[in-house]
Amino acid sequence: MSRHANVSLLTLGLLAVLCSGCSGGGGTGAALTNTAPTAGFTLTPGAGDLTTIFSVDASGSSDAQDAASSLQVRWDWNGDGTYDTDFTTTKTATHQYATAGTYLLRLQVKDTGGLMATAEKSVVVNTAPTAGFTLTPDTGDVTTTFNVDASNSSDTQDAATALQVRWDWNGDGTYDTDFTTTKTATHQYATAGTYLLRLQVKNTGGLTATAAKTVVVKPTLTVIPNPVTLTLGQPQTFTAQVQGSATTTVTWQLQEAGEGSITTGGHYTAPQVPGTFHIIATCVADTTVSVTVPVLVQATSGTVTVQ
Ligand SMILES: [Ca+2]
Ligand SMILES: [Ca+2]
Ligand SMILES: [Ca+2]
Repeated sequence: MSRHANVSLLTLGLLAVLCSGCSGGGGTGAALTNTAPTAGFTLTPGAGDLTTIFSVDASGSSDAQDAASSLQVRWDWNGDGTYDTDFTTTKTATHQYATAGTYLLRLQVKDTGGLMATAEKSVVVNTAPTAGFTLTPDTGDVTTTFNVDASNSSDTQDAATALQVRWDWNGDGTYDTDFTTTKTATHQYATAGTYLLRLQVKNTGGLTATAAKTVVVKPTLTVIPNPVTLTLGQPQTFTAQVQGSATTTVTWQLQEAGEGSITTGGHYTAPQVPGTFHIIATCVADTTVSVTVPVLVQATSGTVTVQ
C-alpha cells in the first residue's frame, strides 16, 4: 500500500510539472509565433488592351492566425515597387492601364500582426491587331477558287508572322477554319449567293480584330448543244443546266428578233433563211448569268460549198 501511494504521488507530481510547463509555455508561444499571411489573387482577364478593366481579387489570401476578412491588401499595378492603393480589407479592385505594355501586378497582404506577404502576376496590356486581307477574285461562280491573303494584317507588338488568322467564308459568325499563322487560304462555294467573307486576326496577347469583304458567287449555266448547225426550218431542243442554285430554270430568247422561234421550254425552230443566229438562255435565279448559243442555219443539209 505504501509503495503504491508513493508511485501515485510521484505520478501526480510529474504531471503537475508537465502541465505547468505546457500550459505556461503554450500561451506565450502562440503570441510570439505569428506567421506571415499567404498572398494570392486572381486576375481577370489575364491580358487585354487599353479599354480593358482588369479585375483583381485577393480573397484567396489567408493567414494562420487571422480571419481572411481582417487581412489588409494593397496593389502595385505596374510593379514599380510603389503601391498605388492604400491598405484595405476590401479584397477586390479594378484597374485600367493607360499605356500598352507588360506589367508586373503586385499584391501585398498584411495581417493584424503587421506581417506581410506579396504575390505577383504578369499582365499584358496589348493593342489589338489590324485586320486586312485581299480577295481574288471577288466575283465568280460555283467553280471559282477564291483566294484570300491576310498578309497585310499587322500588330503594334507582334511581327506579322506571329499573328494567327481564321476565316468565316459565309459570314454566319462561325469561323470555318482553325487559327493558323498561314495567312493565305482558298475557298470554293457550292451555292450561289452574296457572302460576307470574314477574317479574324489574333495577336499573341489574345486580342483580335476582324475584316470582311463581300464575295459574289454566281450560278453556272451550260446550254447543250452549243454551238449548233441546223437546216432551214429544222427544230432543235436546247437544254440548260444550272449549277449552284436551287432555281434551275432559264428563260429563252432570240438575239435576232424574228429569225426563227423558241418556246419557253427551249424548243427552237430555225428560220427559212440561212445565216448565223443566236439563242440566249438567261438564269431565272440570276439574270446576270446568260449563255449565247450561235446557231448556223444552212440552206442545204450536209452540203457545204467552198469556193
Ligand atoms: Ca499571421
Ligand atoms: Ca506602382
Ligand atoms: Ca461560317
